[in-house]
Amino acid sequence: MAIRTQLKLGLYGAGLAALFTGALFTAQAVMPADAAGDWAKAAEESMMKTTQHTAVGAAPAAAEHGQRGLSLEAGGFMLEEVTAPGVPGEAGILAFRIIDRDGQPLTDYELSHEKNLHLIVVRTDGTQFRHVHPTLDADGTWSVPWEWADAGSYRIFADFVPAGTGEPITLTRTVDVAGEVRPGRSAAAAEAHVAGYTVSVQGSLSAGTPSDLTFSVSRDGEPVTSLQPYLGAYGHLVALRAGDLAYLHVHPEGEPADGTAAAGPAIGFVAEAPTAGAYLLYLDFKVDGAVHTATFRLEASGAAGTAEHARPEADQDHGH
Ligand SMILES: [Cu+2]
Repeated sequence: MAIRTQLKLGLYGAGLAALFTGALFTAQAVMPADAAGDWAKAAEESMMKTTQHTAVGAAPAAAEHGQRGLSLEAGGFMLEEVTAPGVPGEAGILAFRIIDRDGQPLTDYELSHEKNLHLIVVRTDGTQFRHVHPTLDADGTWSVPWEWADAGSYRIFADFVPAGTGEPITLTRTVDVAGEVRPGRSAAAAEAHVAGYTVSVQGSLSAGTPSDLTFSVSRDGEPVTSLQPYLGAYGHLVALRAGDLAYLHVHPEGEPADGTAAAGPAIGFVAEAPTAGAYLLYLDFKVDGAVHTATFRLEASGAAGTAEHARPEADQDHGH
């Protein structure tokens, strides 16, 4: 049995204190390009107010309970309208821009986990998860070939670090795909089956407390010890809070080259759930040149000391 690698990695929890309030444009689904100037002005005014509040000692609201991935604007940047095919089965392009307060497209990014931007797409019921890396044009447009498998309402997450800031930002928008929708509900599951692999997760989530999560990969009952590096690690975990899909993006701290992280079967994370309730976990791992995604649903218990620690629910859906 390989040494269990203990990888310390905080979910980027409450951090990212946006300078101005995150609620500014949450309700606005579509914003014409020529409104960018107004947006910039409003953002500036909002920031001034926030600064004034800060000056008298009050923390900005967004810093108190700010979660990533719930707004189309944060940290001075905004995710513009996303264009994509409107119906399932139609091959096309998914594209968008990130703009700054002046309405100028952001073209300079910092590498984070080997990429300039990570795009996560998931239907609001937690199904249809995809994680891809679009291409950036000279004019600041990100694009990737795209085809929807199913109708429904989707959340788009753009996860990136603007050059020179070192501050990860996650912006989100909703995209609707026409057609008959049959919402799924991912079953509570601490074990997933994908492409012949079985992946189980040990550990429990507890609100407000860092929790160890260890994923173990096996095939035909044998531990898999040939995991390949993917995005600079042996596993890539995306965690979303069920209900609002607040975005918690995590990676192991250990790297394949650091001499301590083993190539399986265990992949460790430390995760901190902001609240009690259900979380959707998506673990990307790479074996034999192919990336697979294992999906889990775990319950986080309430604040430490007030409730028993949640365990993964016992009933499992082996059918997905
Ligand atoms: Cu990525």
